Amino acid sequence: MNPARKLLARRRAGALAAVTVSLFLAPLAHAERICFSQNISAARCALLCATRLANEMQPASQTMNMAQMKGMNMRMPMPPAAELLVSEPSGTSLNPASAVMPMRMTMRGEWNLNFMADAFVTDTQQSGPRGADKLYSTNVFMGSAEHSVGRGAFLFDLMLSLEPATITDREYPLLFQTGETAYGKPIEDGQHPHNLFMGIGLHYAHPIGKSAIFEAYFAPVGDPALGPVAYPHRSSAAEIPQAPIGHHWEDSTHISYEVATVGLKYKFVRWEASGFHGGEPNENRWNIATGAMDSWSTRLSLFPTTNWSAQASVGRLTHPEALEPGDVVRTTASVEYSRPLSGSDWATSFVFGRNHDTATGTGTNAFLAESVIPYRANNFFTGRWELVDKDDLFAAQPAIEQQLLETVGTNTFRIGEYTLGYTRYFPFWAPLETGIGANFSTYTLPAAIIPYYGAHPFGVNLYLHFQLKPQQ
Ligand SMILES: [Cu+2]
Repeated sequence: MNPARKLLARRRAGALAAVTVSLFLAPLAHAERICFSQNISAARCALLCATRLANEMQPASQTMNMAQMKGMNMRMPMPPAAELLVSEPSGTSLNPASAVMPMRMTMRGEWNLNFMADAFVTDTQQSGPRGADKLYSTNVFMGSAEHSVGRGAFLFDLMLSLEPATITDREYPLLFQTGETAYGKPIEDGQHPHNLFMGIGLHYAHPIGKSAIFEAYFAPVGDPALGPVAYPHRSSAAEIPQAPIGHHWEDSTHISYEVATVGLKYKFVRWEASGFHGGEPNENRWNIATGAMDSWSTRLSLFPTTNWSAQASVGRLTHPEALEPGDVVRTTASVEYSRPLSGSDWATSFVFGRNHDTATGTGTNAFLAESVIPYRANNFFTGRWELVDKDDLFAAQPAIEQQLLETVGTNTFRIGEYTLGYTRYFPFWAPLETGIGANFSTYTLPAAIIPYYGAHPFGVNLYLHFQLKPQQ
């Protein structure tokens, strides 16, 4: 891209990001009757709202004020069906119960309304012949409405992203990242934008006896029961703007079409099964695609304490990549740990993902460990480590791929990724949490592909992070 066009693209992305953030956040910022505390989980926040509603019907002398409520024991039980639904950040996935969801809740009649907004504006510099620079914004805006009916509860969710506009040219530069297409070619060293409609879903949960909850979820666009909590919603990834390079081995199905899931949670064990359309979203990120429910997945999760969660899942994705033949059998396992610290969470995840490609009969693996450590309320240190077998780095350059196959006998290369970062929050505008941060990634790679990447590829990201404050 020539410099003038690049400058224009940067200015356009910057302006779009600013308009986006203001448009979406301003109305939410004025939501009334906030009953959330910043330092408690979504489920407990829902309890506070319910408690507050009940208290409003009590004589004044019995009514607790918010300060008293904040100090009370947050471990009292709440309607289990509602608790489960409001705790799910994407589809039916769950972070550990103690993880903070930065969500704003208001009540309208008997409806619990929840809002969440999260946006990064990032300037990235990626090294070497295959690297590039760009200013872009990743963002997600979520609204949900929960209503209890008897012992059961319904929840509608809508999740939007303006990335189709705030990530120009259909991708942002990210070394060794692959998956999906841009302008009809497989993406190499770049991450695709998420769709305008990241999720539109209806959940229903109902207790069975004392210890079990049944859940059903249907979503024209949603997240089937496959993989860990997807990185845009995962507590441990909250302060890292860029995607993991193992995204398409671990959690890339978080935007799928025609999703239907049933699940049963018994005490600390949950089993789920999903049907969905296996094709990944196409390049038109503004629309809602449709397709046959041709793929399936199943997931077994454990929640042994409020700080821990673990899952193992397997799914068969029918023809996920538009330009590659065959199906993918994906197997994942993950452990998440979250612990309240410095008014936030110390959150850590370990993730394994494996894609078995039915067309070639080969399997490739991805490993990830990542953590965010809060320090004295306003500081967050982050780290991410990955090891991924990349078999599609040269998918858009068949001549190079063929040459590598002939000279080194493979097109699969094991890439190591090491990221360290830091975010500092500062007062900017009352309705928003605003942070400024940076991270640095370095990579290890086989000698055979050093000519294409350089011996020491690296990436630097400088970013602003905006989040809707759970309360003012
Ligand atoms: Cu994604």
